[in-house]
Amino acid sequence: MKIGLVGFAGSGKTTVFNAMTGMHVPVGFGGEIRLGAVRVPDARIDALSRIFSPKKTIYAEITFCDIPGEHGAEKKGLSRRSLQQIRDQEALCLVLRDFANPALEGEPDPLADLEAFHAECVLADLEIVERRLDRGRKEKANPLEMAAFEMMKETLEAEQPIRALPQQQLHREMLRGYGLLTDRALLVALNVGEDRAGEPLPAPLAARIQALDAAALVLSAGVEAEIASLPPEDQTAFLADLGVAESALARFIRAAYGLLQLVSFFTVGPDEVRAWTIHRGTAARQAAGRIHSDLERGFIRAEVMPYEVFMKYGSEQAIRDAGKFQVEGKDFIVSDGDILNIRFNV
Ligand SMILES: Nc1nc2c(ncn2[C@@H]2O[C@H](COP(=O)(O)OP(=O)(O)O)[C@@H](O)[C@H]2O)c(=O)[nH]1
Ligand SMILES: [Mg+2]
Repeated sequence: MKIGLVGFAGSGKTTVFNAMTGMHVPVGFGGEIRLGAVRVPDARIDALSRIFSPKKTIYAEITFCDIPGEHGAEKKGLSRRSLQQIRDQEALCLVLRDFANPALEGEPDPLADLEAFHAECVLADLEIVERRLDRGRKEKANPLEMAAFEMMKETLEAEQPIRALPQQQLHREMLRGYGLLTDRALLVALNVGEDRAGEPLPAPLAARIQALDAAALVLSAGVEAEIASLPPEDQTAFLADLGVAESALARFIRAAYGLLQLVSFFTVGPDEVRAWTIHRGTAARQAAGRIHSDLERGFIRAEVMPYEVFMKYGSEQAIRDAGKFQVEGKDFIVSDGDILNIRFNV
């Protein structure tokens, strides 16, 4: 999964990026676009790995991309290059500044920044949509595609994000490659000062984020950066002192999974215990295709052991003996935590 960190200069993107990835990119304005991969911690994989002692244990991964904002003529805003980067991401995390930054004038105003970011994305999308409609009229383009673009135009003119539109009306396959911004899943991270790390999201901001069809979380990048530098055994106590139940990385990953409607399934064995990420509602045959295209093509059946069942009985044999072993066909919907073994023939 690729998540782009976006937001205005000085909002704390690079600090968040460092805290999440454990990297040490210099903070301050501007900078280069950076990528960092983070493994998705999963206690179930830890447990399965202890049981199977495999040669390799592979966790799911999230790639964070730190996308610097503009810091030129305009005080706020996203450069063309940043916009281009954003188009590559599956989800965007908008970092909003809610701490006093001595390098910036004025009090933080996260709600205003959210509106400014949203307005900028709406304008950028509107430009693309209108250009496509103009060209489409001249070329007599596919009417279904034109209808989808008309609908998007109306949505954007009403200052609504495209992601708020019902998926089935959009014909998403046709929209790929246009690089629209407001159709991307959006997670808003309110970056607060250290003294407010345990506070909930202010109600007006929460309401606005909900209206924009986005998800949200509160974090203090400063706190997270400090946590990342502590030995693991001290981290929990440090967080508890600040009234924070769980590190932002864990909350972030959960929020991103929820937002993108992602779930994990597992494969196990002496060679490898591994987590795979799929969209909720994926059928067994497509899930098999995540592992290898041969498994999708030659799919025969899926042997399924939900994680909880496996842990209760302790082994595949015990599950078989108890008559709980599941054998499923290609249309079986894979659930979070299913351990799969794909039978196939190519
Ligand atoms: N006090 C405080 N300062 C922060 C926090 N997050 C970022 N900063 C500071 O704000 C400045 C800008 O942060 P940076 O991560 O470079 O912002 P970017 O421009 O969005 O990448 C740096 O001096 C950071 O140390 C925070 O949570 N608390
Ligand atoms: Mg930066």
